[in-house]
This record gives sequence, structure tokens and C-alpha cells, in this order.
Amino acid sequence: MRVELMTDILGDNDAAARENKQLFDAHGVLAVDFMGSPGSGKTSLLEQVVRSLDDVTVKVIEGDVATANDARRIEEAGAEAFQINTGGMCHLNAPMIARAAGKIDLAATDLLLIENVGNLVCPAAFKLGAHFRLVVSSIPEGDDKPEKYPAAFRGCDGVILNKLDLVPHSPFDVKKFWDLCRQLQPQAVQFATSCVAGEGIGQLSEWLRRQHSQLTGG
Ligand SMILES: Nc1nc2c(ncn2[C@@H]2O[C@H](COP(=O)(O)OP(=O)(O)OP(=O)(O)O)[C@@H](O)[C@H]2O)c(=O)[nH]1
Ligand SMILES: [Mg+2]
Repeated sequence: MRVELMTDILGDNDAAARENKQLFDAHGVLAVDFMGSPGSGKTSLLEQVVRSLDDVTVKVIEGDVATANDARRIEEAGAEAFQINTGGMCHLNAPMIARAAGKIDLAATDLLLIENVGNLVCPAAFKLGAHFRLVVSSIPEGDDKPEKYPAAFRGCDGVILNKLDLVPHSPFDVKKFWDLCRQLQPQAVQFATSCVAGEGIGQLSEWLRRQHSQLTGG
């Protein structure tokens, strides 16, 4: 019985995710879901991307268990932000995104960046209707995260390794990390970033801009 219930929940979510994707496609909005552990640097990356992309309109959906802290940070960086508080749930789901999207002027949006609730487990099971899912991992978390949380890394389209500035202070084996990522998802695009040093932000922003151009035939 429990298995059937979970199947129903995921089936309903997948249907809502397909509708979200159709809505985003119809408006030429590229939606990207950022998933990663608490503190991996998701909001910091989004703040930097918002600051570096000044010729496309970026909007952000922030998912957190509580507070509007991250939405405030994004607005200070210069983009409109919509905060979802899940009230305890460890992931966003497609109906939550549909409700938030209903409040966003999609005709005046190029990129819709979604910060999922900080977690490497639950969000992996719930599609949101985004075109891409990027997993954010960071040096202090350790180089073994891909093998310990394989669903997150197997189901993603790209991996961002953040906090590169901390490599000299850590036993983190960067080659081992990327080898594990490649074993789980050989097609995933790779970004290496430091929000402190500003490293890799240009590549990430350019990649987002290019995906939007391809979506809209530009
Ligand atoms: N050294 C270093 N610190 C960073 C970097 N990126 C982010 N941080 C710091 O890491 C901490 C967490 O960053 P956030 O951007 O809030 O992380 P998050 O993933 O959004 O966290 P949640 O929303 O709680 O899941 C903050 O103190 C940031 O200043 C980085 O590249 N290098
Ligand atoms: Mg955050």
C-alpha cells in the first residue's frame, strides 16, 4: 500500500512538472533547478549570476523550510525573488512551482532560477519542470558526496563544485570528485566555482545565457 501511495505522489508530481515545463516553453523561459546541501553556496552562486547577467531578465524562486532570508539576498543582488517556505518539507515539488509561477510575469522573464531546499536526498525524487537540474557541491562537504548520494548526481544535468578557494585548506581530492561524477552521469556539464574569488561565475552565467538562446532559437 505504501509503495502505491508513493507512486501516486510521484506520478501526480511528474504530471504537474510536465505542465510547468510546457508553461515555461510557451513563454521562452529557461528554468533551472539548483539542488545541493545546506550551505553549499546555492544562494551565493545565484547572487553572483544575477549580478553578472545584466542583459537578460533573471527571476528566482527560493525554496526554504523557513525564512525569507535567501529571497532578500537575491533582491539585494538585483533580481525579483519569490520565496516558498515549505514549512518542514525537505524539497520543493512541481505544484509549489506552479503556484509560484502563477505570480511571476513569465512574459517578462528570460531565466527562472530555482533554489531547492538544502538537501541532497529528497529533491532528487521530485521533478519541478525545469529544463535543467544543477547539483551544487562544495569543498568542505568532502569529495565522496557523489558516491554517497548517487541519485542526486545521477539525475542531474550538471555539477557545480563550489568553494574552490578552500582547496588549499582541505584534503579534498578534486580529481576523485570529478571521476565519481563522470561515473554516475557522464553527460553532466561541469563547473568549478568560488564565490569568494569570483572564479567560474562567468562560465556558469554564459552557459545559462546560451541555454536560454537555444531554447528561444536566438
Ligand atoms: N569560502 C567560500 N565560502 C562560500 C563560497 N560560496 C558561499 N560561501 C559561504 O558559504 C555559506 C553558505 O552559503 P549560501 O549561499 O547561503 O549556501 P546555500 O547553499 O544557499 O545554503 P541553504 O540555503 O541554507 O541551503 C555562506 O557563509 C557563504 O558566504 C565560496 O565559494 N567560498
Ligand atoms: Mg540558500
